[in-house]
Amino acid sequence: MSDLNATPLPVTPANVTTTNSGAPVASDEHSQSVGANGSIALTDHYLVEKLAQFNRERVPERVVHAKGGGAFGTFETTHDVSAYTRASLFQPGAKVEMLARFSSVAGEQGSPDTWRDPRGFALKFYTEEGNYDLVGNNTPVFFIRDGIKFPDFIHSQKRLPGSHLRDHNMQWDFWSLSPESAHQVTWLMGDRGLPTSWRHMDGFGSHTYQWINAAGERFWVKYHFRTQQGHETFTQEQADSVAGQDADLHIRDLYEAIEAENFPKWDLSVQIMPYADAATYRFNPFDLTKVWPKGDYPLIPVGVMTLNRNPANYFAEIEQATFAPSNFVPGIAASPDKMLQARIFSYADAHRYRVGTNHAQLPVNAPHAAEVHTYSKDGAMRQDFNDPHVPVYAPNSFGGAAASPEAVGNDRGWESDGDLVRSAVTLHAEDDDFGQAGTLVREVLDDAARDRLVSNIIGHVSAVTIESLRARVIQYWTNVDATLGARVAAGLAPIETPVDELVPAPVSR
Ligand code: HDE
Repeated sequence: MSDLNATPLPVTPANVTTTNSGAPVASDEHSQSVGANGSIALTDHYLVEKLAQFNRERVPERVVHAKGGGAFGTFETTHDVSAYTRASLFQPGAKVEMLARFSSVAGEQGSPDTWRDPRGFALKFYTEEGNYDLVGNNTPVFFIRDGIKFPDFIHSQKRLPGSHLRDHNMQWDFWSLSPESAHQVTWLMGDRGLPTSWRHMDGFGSHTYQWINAAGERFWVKYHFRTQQGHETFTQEQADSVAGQDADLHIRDLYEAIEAENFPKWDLSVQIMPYADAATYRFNPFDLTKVWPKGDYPLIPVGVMTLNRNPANYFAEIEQATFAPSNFVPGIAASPDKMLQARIFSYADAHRYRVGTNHAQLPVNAPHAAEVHTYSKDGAMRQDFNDPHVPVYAPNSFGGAAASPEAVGNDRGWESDGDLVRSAVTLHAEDDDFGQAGTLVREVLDDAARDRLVSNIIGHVSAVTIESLRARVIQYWTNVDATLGARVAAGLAPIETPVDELVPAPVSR
């Protein structure tokens, strides 16, 4: 038995390298070997630990939105929208901690921040009713309106299977065969596809969501985060030049702005549609390729988002951050938007695969202002668990947590009936695939922006080397706007070496 009164054993002095389990190590420079020049010894468990840990430093990158950066901050509700939602974070005067992650879409980790692309605008609000995630983009619409096409869409934007190269034939083949993409592609080919920084771009929830007020009344809502920094965009030439100089321009810009206490801010406003309007509105209000013109449903101010704290560790807090459209809080719910419904499955599934079963227990993903009373248990890397007296099942007779419809509030969703079908969504009076894109070109862009749009399209389509595809692309833009289509056609030089297939000529074996 050791003498409890003996002099306490020496503990490892501060700042001595240890193993992952805290034991001091003898050297960070020399492996243990038989004699100075002999074989290394497997007993050198620290050597083994260092090399094995190194092999496991990466988690799979996000299959889309791989390249990004983010920061923490606050959201403060400065106006009264309690008539539309009971969500605690949107009550007048509420102030919650939040996390934002901005990203590009198609580029892998390490790709330039300044490639032409939509930008992710993912927000996590740590509210007292649980974490609320709003996972949007810097554009109010999207390329498709049914999630079943999403893997195909992304495949067409990424890499050819044989050469592993990105390919404009593939991109334009998909877009021109999916006319619903026209509105988003017009945004993408315009100035908003090349923001100079994440601070100088807007953010959108994009989808239509449902808000429910304390009386259980339901409304449809769209979110608009308008930058207080003003819009700043690159021309294609500027973006091409910067991409070669600094692949991490946007990450650097946000990090340095916050370090300099130049905290970026965004004003949140919402468009509110009365529940009953949806049935007869001139556009299908749940079609993600459409906006609600502000003349129909004006912007209503809600509050201000401020980013004021950089991550202490990028990998732990940004790479492992998991944002999910399924993270709703009382007073906020989904809508008939098929894309939103597909995302409700996909994101949490991606997180379980990419980060792990218990990703929601990591500090960045765990609630910061609400307690967790869940019956989920075990699973790899579980760190948080109930007290032993709490039952592991419900219902139970031993005081375990019980579900509460009242706590969730009105959860009625919306009326829906009919046979199970596979079909396009129903069209409303003014629904078509090119109308809002044409309005964007003719009524929103000024002459200079239109000229840049034409130039960008010509630059991008010039890389299309399939005659029939190029003709289809010109028709695509003519459908958006006849003048635009004519300008694109006139600006395209003949294809030097036309091909008639997607893959380069097969290599002779
Ligand atoms: Fe995503 N999307 N998405 N997306 N998305 C992912 O989730 C998906 C869509 C967006 O910073 C993935 O964690 C499907 C629309 C952002 O961590 C994945 C569909 C919008 C981010 C996924 C869509 C987005 C993602 C990849 C069609 C804007 C980055 C890894 C139904 C409204 C979030 C991951 C972050 C990430 C699925 C379409 C925005 C694969 C199935 C529309 C900002 O789960």
